[in-house]
Amino acid sequence: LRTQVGIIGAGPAGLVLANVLGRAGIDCQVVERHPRARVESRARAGLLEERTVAYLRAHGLADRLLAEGTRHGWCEFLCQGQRLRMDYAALTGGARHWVYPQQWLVRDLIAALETDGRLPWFATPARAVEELRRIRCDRLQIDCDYVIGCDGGHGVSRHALHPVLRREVTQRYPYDWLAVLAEVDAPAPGVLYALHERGFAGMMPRTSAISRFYLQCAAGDTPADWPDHRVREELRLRLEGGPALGGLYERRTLRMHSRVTRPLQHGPLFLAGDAAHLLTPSGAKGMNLAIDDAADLAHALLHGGLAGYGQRRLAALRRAQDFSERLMRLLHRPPGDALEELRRLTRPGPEAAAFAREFVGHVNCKEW
Ligand code: RFL
Repeated sequence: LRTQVGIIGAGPAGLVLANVLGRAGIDCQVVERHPRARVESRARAGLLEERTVAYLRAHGLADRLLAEGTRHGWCEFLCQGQRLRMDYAALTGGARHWVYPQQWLVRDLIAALETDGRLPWFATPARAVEELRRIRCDRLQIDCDYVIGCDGGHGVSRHALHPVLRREVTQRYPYDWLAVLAEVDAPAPGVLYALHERGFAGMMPRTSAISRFYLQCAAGDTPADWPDHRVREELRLRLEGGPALGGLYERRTLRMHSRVTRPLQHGPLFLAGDAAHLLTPSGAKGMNLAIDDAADLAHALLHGGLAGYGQRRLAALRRAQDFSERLMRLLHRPPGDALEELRRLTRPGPEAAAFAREFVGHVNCKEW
């Protein structure tokens, strides 16, 4: 098979890119390791920044998101019995997050490709990228003008960068997070970050009936270390009560690390999304950055500027990474030490406004 743009991976990055390029008349082929049903049911992120949604909307990819998503403009820190609210919508002149589960967006993006008759090749893992422009799968080989590696944190594309060239900067935190979805009787009204002597706990909105919960745990813990009763008890203690919880789902431990691979481009091969950079989920940046990367690449492929892709994305990445790391450090400090900083961040003023802008992605980035 021959194509102009071969995309590895049908996550947010690959699917946005395939939709935008396809609609602009560029021939794309997407290969995806997993079957469609699996990809459409993987619950991961859920917070979209406003400019991400504006981009999707401008390309006709946000109809359901706009109809069914909800908007959130504040988050709360719970620390030593005090609830400190950061009203980031007020601090930024109205910028809010859209809450829409990642798997719903993925489903919408696949449906849009299906409507256009350009479904990805599902259950077709790429085994290697050869000579930077050929995607080799078991029963398929695709020769491409460009190969875009959107294959997430465990894909093959970054290994196609020559080892002499490839630089990976990784950071491992001394703890992990247990992530779980839980049925709730009322939707989470906003993001809640709880700092507690027993460790951090977080609650993030997802749907009207389900919220995402995080618990700091020991590095290397596995879900088996966290049976139902332990999860419920720790959430109750660290969230100082917290919401009434129904069933728990999708329990997994997330290794708290970050990784940036460079270069992001080499000849006709480009990396985008988690394939290029993994961040911790603390700042809810991963899905937004992935779509931003795709937007930049689509623009450059259509209008020029490919040579500057890596530099542009690394600048955006550095910003998201700085924010995520600052937040990670703050969330894992002993509550007594963190209280003063939390007060400053939640008291209207320049420091709170700067933090709010970074959180909600209301920054002076290029508008696509
Ligand atoms: P994705 O979404 O990982 O998509 C990559 C796709 O590539 C496929 N793939 C291959 N296909 C063909 N051949 C191969 N050899 C392949 N290898 C892999 C995979 O099956 C997959 O379909 O990357 P993308 O598009 O860059 O999007 C990035 C986001 O998914 C990611 O940043 C976020 O979901 C990260 N993340 C979270 N971010 C948040 O902001 N808040 C969260 O609460 C949050 N929770 C999460 C997360 C990531 C998780 N994973 C990946 C461990 C929870 C989890 C469990």
